[in-house]
Amino acid sequence: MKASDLFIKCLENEGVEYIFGVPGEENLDFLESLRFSNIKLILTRHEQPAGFMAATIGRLTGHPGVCLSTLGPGATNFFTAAAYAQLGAMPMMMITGQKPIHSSKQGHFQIIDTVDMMKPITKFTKQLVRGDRIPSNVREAFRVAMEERPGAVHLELPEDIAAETTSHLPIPLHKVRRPDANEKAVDIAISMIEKSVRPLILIGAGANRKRISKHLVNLIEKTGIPFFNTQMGKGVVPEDHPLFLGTAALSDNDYLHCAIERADLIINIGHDVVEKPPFFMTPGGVKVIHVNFVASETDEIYFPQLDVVGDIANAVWQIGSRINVSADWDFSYFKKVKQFVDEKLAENANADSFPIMPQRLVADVREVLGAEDIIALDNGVYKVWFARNYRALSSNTVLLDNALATMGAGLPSAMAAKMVNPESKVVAICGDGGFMMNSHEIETAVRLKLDMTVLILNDSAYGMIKWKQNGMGFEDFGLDFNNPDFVKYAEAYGASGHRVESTDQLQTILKTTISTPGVHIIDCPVDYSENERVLTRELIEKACII
Ligand SMILES: Cc1ncc(C[n+]2csc(CCOP(=O)(O)OP(=O)(O)O)c2C)c(N)n1
Ligand SMILES: [Mg+2]
Repeated sequence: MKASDLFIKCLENEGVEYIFGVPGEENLDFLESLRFSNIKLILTRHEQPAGFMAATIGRLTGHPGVCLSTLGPGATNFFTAAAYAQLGAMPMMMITGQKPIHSSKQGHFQIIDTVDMMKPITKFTKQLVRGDRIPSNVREAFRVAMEERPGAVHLELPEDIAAETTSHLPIPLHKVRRPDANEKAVDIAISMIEKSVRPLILIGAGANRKRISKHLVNLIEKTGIPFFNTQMGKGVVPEDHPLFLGTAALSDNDYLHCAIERADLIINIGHDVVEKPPFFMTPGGVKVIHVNFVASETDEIYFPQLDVVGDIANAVWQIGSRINVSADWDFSYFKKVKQFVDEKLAENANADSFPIMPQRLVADVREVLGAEDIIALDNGVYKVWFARNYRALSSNTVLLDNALATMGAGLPSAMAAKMVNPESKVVAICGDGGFMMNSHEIETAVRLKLDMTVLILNDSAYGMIKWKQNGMGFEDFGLDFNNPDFVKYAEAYGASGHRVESTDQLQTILKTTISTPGVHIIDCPVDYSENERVLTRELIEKACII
């Protein structure tokens, strides 16, 4: 058979359902082979969002999402998406084309060394040099992409290799079990926890990609140890749990940090230093047990006293089943912090001033969505508000990127989330800056007939940077822009446009958009004066005297 047919068969063998991307002439053999496959081609309007979608498929399913581009300019457009998958630990495969490698009549036209370019931001990058080697290269790339810690992989398929003839066949998949945590390491962890006085559990990103919720809930409920989470650990244990203290949306100085400062031990489950730090370790400060699939990476602000390395679910189960509840544990201060955090977060949740305050916005979105419904956030200052104030009730229902933290991924990740979870309502939440970075994918969403809502928070500015600029005492400069009329913009794509003109309209509009088929875009003016008041001044002035 033709090598490109074999490539497609290898992807089918891996269970691939979608390929996202923009083909170029160097991909035409591959495209022709794809025409005879059940794998669906999802044509996008730019390669970057195709990469974000593939990465999100990987994030949600554990199996690499696949994206396709041409050589040169198509491949460079994947760069940010590769970094997004790699930092975010999302299994994802990029396939790029290339001119023929055996003989070419085009000089260096469009040719860059894509394989080399991908090296620093992938786990595996390779040019296919013979049709016969496609099965082993594809299998190995998938294996590496999925192996903990997951990430991005890249294969380059040159035109002449795609057109070769081969008699090889896909390599059958084999079972892989992750190693369990070492029993002695678990014993030490148990002894450290039993001897501590004010232990806390922290749930990080790694806990959100494998279904470990059940064991974590058992551990928390057996011991009564309160827990908090990182932005990417949201929802692993439902945040309406009475022992949930909050999300460390900021690295320092939030109300939650009053509890962290008093803790003498943090059991850090699934945290990874790529995330914005949930707290800073200091010499002589709180001790940390690192429980993760992979060993801790030492950093100035992260140097745990113990690593428990292996399958997280198994490690948590081992700890939970062998630990004894200690009479010396004292959670009284944590309970006071919880009460205080809850009261603080409830402030302004009903505020009816217009433009809408972030606290009310978060409360309204939470109110209209069910436990399994999904929000996908782009990057802007609202991410801090959603991380802090939104209660996630299930794993992977708050898709945010606290690793590369790139703008432009909110809409594509929401689209992929809807494809993976057609039963869930999906709302993309974007700033007016981040939305415009990939807004053209509205066309793709309309073409795919996705039922979804895009909530645009309109401040006509790069608000996050304005907030930081103000916090550093600089004058307001260089961060304002004008927006298109988002209602007309939506309509131009065949989507429905909605405008929030008073605060009480938001819930009504959201209820309509999430229950009406099609793509809906909501233009929602937002009042960001609260950023400075609450996230800067109030927190600086706060004292942990609760
Ligand atoms: C691709 C990319 N460019 C720049 C940044 C830096 N950055 C972070 S947030 C932000 C502003 C976001 O503006 P907007 O999307 O309007 O959200 P807002 O904060 O105003 O709600 C910028 C420029 C980034 N994270 N990613
Ligand atoms: Mg903005």
